[in-house]
Amino acid sequence: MSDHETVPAEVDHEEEIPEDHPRYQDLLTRHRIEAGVEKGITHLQGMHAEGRGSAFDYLLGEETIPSAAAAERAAAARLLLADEPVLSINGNVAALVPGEMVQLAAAVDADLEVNLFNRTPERIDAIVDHLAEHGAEDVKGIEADARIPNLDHKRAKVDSDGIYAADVVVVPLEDGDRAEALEAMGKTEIVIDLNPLSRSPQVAEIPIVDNIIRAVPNMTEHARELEGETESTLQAIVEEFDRDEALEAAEQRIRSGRL
Ligand code: PTJ
Repeated sequence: MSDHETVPAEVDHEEEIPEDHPRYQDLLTRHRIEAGVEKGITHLQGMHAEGRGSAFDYLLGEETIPSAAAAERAAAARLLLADEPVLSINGNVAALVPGEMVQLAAAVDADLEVNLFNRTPERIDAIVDHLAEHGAEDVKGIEADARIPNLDHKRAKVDSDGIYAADVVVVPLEDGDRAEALEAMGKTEIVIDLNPLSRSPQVAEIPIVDNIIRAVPNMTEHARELEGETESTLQAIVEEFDRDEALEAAEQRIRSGRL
């Protein structure tokens, strides 16, 4: 038996997870979600969401499939073209990729907004503090002085100069109702979700079926590489991307279970 199979059940720091473990990324993700729950950032339901995501990722081969790579490039181009892009942060996103979201926001000149399914002032504050620890200077979502129409009170809360006014919104690991309500407001949505059949990627202009842990750094890399390209080049990259084909490719990959 190799050392890998004896990862301690209780991992206090992610450095304790051996990087050469065949399920390293999954163990890391699990640990970050647990740490997020302990820190008051991630809701307990976030663990269930993580479990679902992990199962899909296993079937995808725990890698960025070609259609997801194309979606990540198109998403970067779309964000660079946007007038007022906003990256939405929930408890899972904050636990999994806090620094990476700050870097993406800087690369595409977007705002970060905390937007929770299970909203409490304590969790909002904990997430804002956590993002600040990872380099965020200004985080929206505290004021919540506007409402997304046709959603129940708590889940509809957004900032009037944030998601409410945004033309392009990145909504990772999003609940389907809210994704539909944002679409009805005319927002261009970029959704990151490992389940291609979920309603959120189904309504997105750019669905990214990939683990957020891989998707966000990939998007940042594309944005840095595409920075300075002309509007027409960026537009062409967005137009070349076929959302239906990408969703179909992800579903096929999951169903074929080619590991
Ligand atoms: O922090 P809150 O209160 O806003 O709550 C956040 C959760 C995620 C708990 C809430 O939005 C929720 O319950 O979401 P769902 O309906 O479980 O949907 C989450 C989706 O994210 C599912 O389709 C999962 O497959 C997917 N998912 C989970 N982990 C990942 C993921 N997608 C990409 N990367 C992941 N690591």
